[in-house]
Amino acid sequence: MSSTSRMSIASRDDGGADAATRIGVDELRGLQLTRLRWSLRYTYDRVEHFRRRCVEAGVHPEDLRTLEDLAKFPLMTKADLRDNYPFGLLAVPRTELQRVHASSGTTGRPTVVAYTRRDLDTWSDLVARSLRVAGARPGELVHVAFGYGLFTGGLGAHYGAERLGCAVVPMSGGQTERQVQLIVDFKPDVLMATPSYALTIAEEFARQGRDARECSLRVGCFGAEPWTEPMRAEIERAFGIDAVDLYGLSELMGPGVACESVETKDGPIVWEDHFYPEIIDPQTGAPLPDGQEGELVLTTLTKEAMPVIRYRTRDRSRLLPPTTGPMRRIARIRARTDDMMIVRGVNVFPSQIEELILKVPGLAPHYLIDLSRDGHLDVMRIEVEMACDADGGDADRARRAEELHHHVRSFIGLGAVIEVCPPGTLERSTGKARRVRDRRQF
Ligand code: DLL
Repeated sequence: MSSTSRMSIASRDDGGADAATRIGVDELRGLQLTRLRWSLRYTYDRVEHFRRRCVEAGVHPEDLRTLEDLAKFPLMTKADLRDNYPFGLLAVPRTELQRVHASSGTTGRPTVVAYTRRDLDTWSDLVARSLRVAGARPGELVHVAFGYGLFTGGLGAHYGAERLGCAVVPMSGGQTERQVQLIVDFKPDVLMATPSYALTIAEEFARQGRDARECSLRVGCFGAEPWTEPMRAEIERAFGIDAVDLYGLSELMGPGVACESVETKDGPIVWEDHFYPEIIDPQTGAPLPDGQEGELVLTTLTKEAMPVIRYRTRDRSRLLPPTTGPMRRIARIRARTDDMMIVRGVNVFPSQIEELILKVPGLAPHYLIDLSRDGHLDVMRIEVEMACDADGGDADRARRAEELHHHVRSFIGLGAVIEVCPPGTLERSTGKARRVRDRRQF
């Protein structure tokens, strides 16, 4: 892209995106209602699965008269995405797609997300808006240490930063020594990473005998995994920066669904002109009033390729009143309502690990996933039993551990410590099996 066209996109965003965050609450509700009607009608007409679910529930897009009427429509989960893998929920022909990303599903099938040209444009605008409220400015240099590839973090951050009019260092995750070198040499203003990786980078500064507080960074935009106020304080102290919380999920778009303002640091602002938020009781599915904790449910208002209506994020949060502009905030996400773990920024389900264990002959589906921290980095250790009838010699156990390690690395993208134990050694549960021991301190 030429520098002139980048300039023109940046200046368009300066007007457009920020103007949306300055409208009044009534105007916002009106816009949401118009867009919600469009999104329901559009999805109903184009996605057979949604139409069928509406018919089963006895609702029709015409039934939406107020925003509250959305609660009549069926909820959607990751299972709907899995059952329609890979492209069953597309609302446009494949030829209109411009990009496909994927994240972990609950089983071997990944969750697929697709974008049209306009979806990518909206995504860039919203990440640009997020960076702006986080304190970044056009002309600055943004070091992106989110992973590039199928994960939405790297490319989502990348195009958003460019859209704001920034230059990007597309470093991706890993190679921590090199991260430090490039931060020292290139002098970026903004760092985008998972919070745990930001702390690992800070540790690497110290290991090299450098003071991270003396580096050029001014602002950090962190997300993709849960983190806490003490962690924010630690990152801010380590780098001498402002650290803000960036939220998002692939099923909706990727990073940039919500982002905290550097002025207030009081929870990510949901970009409500593109995503309609609700909180439900995770047990009953009933909508809960603002302020009450439950499960965050999101509906896309403008997405073309794969609109999602009432998507259960499984993230526990509360809707908080706006503090800057008309849009509501979500409380920091600390927990989920399902068993998904986030390990080094990668989503992992116990069911995925179980599937991989069963791929290795001689291993039994008796296992425990132990999560701990080495410094600031997550460590995943899988203890798994040999099957009763398998040869239990040392060499044999080592071979099976190696095989499972290989599967976990290639299917999930993580290194894990594997311990293969003799049959009957792991604790048996009398009720629901306990598959995960999480010893990380959040
Ligand atoms: O993690 C998208 C993203 C990339 C967000 C970079 C922010 C920055 P997924 O891999 O689909 O997408 O994982 C989504 O990660 O449902 C939450 O459970 C968790 N998560 C994301 N952001 C935050 C955050 C990306 N700021 C899942 N705080 C979500 C806590 C977060 N959890």
